[in-house]
Amino acid sequence: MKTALITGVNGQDGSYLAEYLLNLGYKVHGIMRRWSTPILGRLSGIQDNERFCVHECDITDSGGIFSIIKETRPHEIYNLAAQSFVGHSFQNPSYTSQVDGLGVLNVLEGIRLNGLEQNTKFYQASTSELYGKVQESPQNEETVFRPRSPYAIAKLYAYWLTVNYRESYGIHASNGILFNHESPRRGREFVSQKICQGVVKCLKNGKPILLGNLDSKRDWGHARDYVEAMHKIVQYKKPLDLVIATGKTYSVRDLCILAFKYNGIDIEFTGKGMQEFAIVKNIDPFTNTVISLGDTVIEVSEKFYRPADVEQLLGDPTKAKKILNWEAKTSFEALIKEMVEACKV
Ligand code: NAP
Ligand code: G4F
Repeated sequence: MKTALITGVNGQDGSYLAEYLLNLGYKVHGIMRRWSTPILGRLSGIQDNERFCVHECDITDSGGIFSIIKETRPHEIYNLAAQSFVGHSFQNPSYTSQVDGLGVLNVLEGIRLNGLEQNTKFYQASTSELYGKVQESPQNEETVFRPRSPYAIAKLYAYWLTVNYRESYGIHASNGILFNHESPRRGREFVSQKICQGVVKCLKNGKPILLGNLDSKRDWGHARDYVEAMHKIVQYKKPLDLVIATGKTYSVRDLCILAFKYNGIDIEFTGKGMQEFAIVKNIDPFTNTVISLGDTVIEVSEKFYRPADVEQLLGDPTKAKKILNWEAKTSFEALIKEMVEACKV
């Protein structure tokens, strides 16, 4: 039986990956940091599975990480733990650097110091945020990195650390350069979930959703598809750094229009910059809502702008298709529909 260790197992990706590996017959060890109250939310479907085991440890605790790797001797480690919210990294840059940068070092050192260089394959959750102020479009494995947040800079350190441990110690250590991926399990502060949950609330209370940069464009996929890519990367005959994306890009504005549409409301944007807003143009007669035609349902607020933003991301998944036969299965429309439906429950 293959054994996998997942850091950040209770996160969006960690929970999907744990389910995926359990279905493949793996024994799965997951690392979570301690909470004062038990919160297994995203893991509720697998918490009683006898092949699933949770270990409590913070990724910044090198001794704790070393001991868990020693005890579990996993065939594969998926390092997904991170302070993953870019906006928060501007307010807590030092903390973000510790977790997203040095945390990765702890895991790689845990493999090396336990003498598992030839036994344990390593996956690092790298990110399209590395491209930041993009130098070309679409972005592929050769595109130059130009990070634009403390989060992305910590992830840049982690990216090169992964390459370095591969080159220095012969570890099968790979970077998945994953573009944005969402799901009903997405954290509520990320823009996709904020909009999907915000629309449902707005229909009930009539209050507009406050957002930041509506022009921002992302290559949005579904987390369920992307954890399959993580597994394929680790199974590949040699370690590598690979872009995982859909190859399509949409703006935050596009996302708003779709999320309202799947709730039976057509909206229209008007105005520019901080004065831009969206009003209701049409309401499906079967929609249960307090809002009326002409109501304002989206406003722009400075509070949600970042000191520096990544304006547009568009990934080129050609290599992933060619060497792993991986491609995104879920369209942007299907993703937002699924998220909207989950918010209605
Ligand atoms: P997520 O939902 O925020 O999950 C992050 C996980 O890391 C959570 O389980 C979190 O636990 C854990 N964590 C945070 N700080 C920790 C610490 N100090 N010690 C131990 N665990 C800690 O993020 P995600 O969307 O699943 O993303 C997974 C990984 O992929 C992250 O590394 C992220 O940066 C990266 N990534 C994500 C995307 C994307 O679009 N989703 C794209 C590219 C790369 P708590 O619940 O205790 O906070
Ligand atoms: O949903 P977001 O917060 O995701 P962001 O910054 O792209 O980061 C996510 O994807 C990365 C991969 O590229 C991951 F590495 C990272 O861990 C995370 O999962 O914001 C998307 C865009 C940004 O440009 C932001 O400025 O939406 C813009 N935006 C506009 N209004 C907003 C808002 N973002 C948030 N969170 N909240 C708003 O009100």
